[in-house]
Amino acid sequence: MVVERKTQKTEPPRMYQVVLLNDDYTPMEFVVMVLQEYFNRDLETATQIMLKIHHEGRGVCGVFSKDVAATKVELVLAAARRGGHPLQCIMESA
Ligand code: TYC
Repeated sequence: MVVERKTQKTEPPRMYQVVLLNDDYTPMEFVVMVLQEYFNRDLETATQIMLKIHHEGRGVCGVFSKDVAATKVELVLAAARRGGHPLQCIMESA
């Protein structure tokens, strides 16, 4: 009997980018705080990302596995709601 052995291929996990969207009402300081608090950015990098979103409409905060990205989105939206800000945060396949 011939036993065929298939090579087991483990695909790398699909990654998701968490994206913040611009709006006219969320304070710049709040967005910078979100980037520092939930995406571990230093003040300078957080400010650069915030300004990019402000000027271009959207910006990538980080790239994560599916579960981590979904959790980050929930945490950011909860913080925005608590602060009374309309900030929107989404995840998309990277
Ligand atoms: N456009 C906002 C303002 O002028 C600042 C802002 C930046 C809001 C990034 C959301 O994801 C955002 N206050």
